[in-house]
Amino acid sequence: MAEVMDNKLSSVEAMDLENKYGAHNYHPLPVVLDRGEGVFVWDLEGKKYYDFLSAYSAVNQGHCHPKIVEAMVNQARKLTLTSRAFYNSVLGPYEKFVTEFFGYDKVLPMNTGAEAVETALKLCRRWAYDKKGIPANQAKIITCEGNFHGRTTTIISFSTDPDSNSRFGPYTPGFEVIPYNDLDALAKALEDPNVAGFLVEPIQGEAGVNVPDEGYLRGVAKLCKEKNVLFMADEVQTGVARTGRLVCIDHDEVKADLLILGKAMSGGAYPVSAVLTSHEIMDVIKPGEHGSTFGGNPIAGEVAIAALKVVRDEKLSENAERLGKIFRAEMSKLADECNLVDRVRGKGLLNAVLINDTPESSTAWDLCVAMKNNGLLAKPTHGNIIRFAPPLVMTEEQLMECVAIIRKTFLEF
Ligand code: IF1
Repeated sequence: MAEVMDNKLSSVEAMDLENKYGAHNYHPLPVVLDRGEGVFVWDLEGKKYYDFLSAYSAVNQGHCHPKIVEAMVNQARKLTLTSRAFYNSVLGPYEKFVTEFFGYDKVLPMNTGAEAVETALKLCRRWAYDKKGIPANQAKIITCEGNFHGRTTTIISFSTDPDSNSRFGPYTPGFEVIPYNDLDALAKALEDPNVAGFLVEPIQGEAGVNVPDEGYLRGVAKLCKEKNVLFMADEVQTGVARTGRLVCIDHDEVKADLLILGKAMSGGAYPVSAVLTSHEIMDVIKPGEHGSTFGGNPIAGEVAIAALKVVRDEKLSENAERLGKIFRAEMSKLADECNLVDRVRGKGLLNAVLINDTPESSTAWDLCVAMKNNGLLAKPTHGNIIRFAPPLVMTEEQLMECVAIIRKTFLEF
């Protein structure tokens, strides 16, 4: 049994411990991360890597950003958790900061992305009964094929991915799935007077960075407004500067009725999520009707303020927009030289390369292992698609070094 206490673990020992004592609910790339700083992570043997996953877009501000860590440590030494049974000295200032930062009236603070999505679903249903006048228990919420919104039993009830929802029934009723990026399908679905809301990712992350047509989200906002249906944008993965705008729907210059945020709200330092909306919609929840032990805790507030200030002060949206264009241009060049690469798609620094092989093949995985050996960490999503999403603090020089690693790996493969 490896000495877990004092001396350093080896990567093999660490992997063995996870396999022996932990649920096998993931299939991680065979690398054991021990330290992170900015765009870099190191394994237990001290090997350095570029991180091109950013913890699924939670570490947009770079690993262990000093300003975020300092905010967390300072607050942790002072007051970590009060519950909402009492006020605390951080929550009000945080709520003011975050509502003004994103341009909404009110915020309901939660912890994980799934909790924020669940909160939005409850707000939407409650609004349907109390404001829209939909008959009790008849509220319907429209979602899209290929969606990923989290892992709770209600959320997987409307997943179209068998890995996410098979053999977890019975499922929560009241959801209808339509094709993504299809305004005619949405218009048809909205003919039902009992529709309360439409939940959509501005870019479908897990589905393989599925970017909808230009103007799709403008069409969504228009249809929802016409039919008095709540437009709920899940920006847990696409939000906080990842796609080259503060939130991805900014590309279409629309506002959502409910904006759902998580992940990089904290820069990956702490679980922080939220739902932002209007006075009218948020007022449907009265005291004691929704909550969370850790939701709105003082550490979360200070961490999120620091993390969002980094996004603003270090101009991460602009950097993501600029470097994303360079990355996609370089990957398109690679597609011309290398038949392994079908094409690249994405916005800002949320990109994916489609590999010229079947989803069942191990090619994407094998390429990721080869890139790992060459010092760059990325992971396939859905078989033959490799997601490339580095921290948004990356410099152009670092990006070009990563492009060289990717090219070298693909051309040698
Ligand atoms: C896993 C990927 C998956 C999300 C969107 C809500 C949530 C997520 C758009 C829930 C979470 C994570 C979950 C993690 C892997 C990753 C992911 F798309 F980012 F790659 F799974 F699809 N909305 N996405 O992307 O947020 O409760 O996790 O904080 O579950 O394997 P959470």
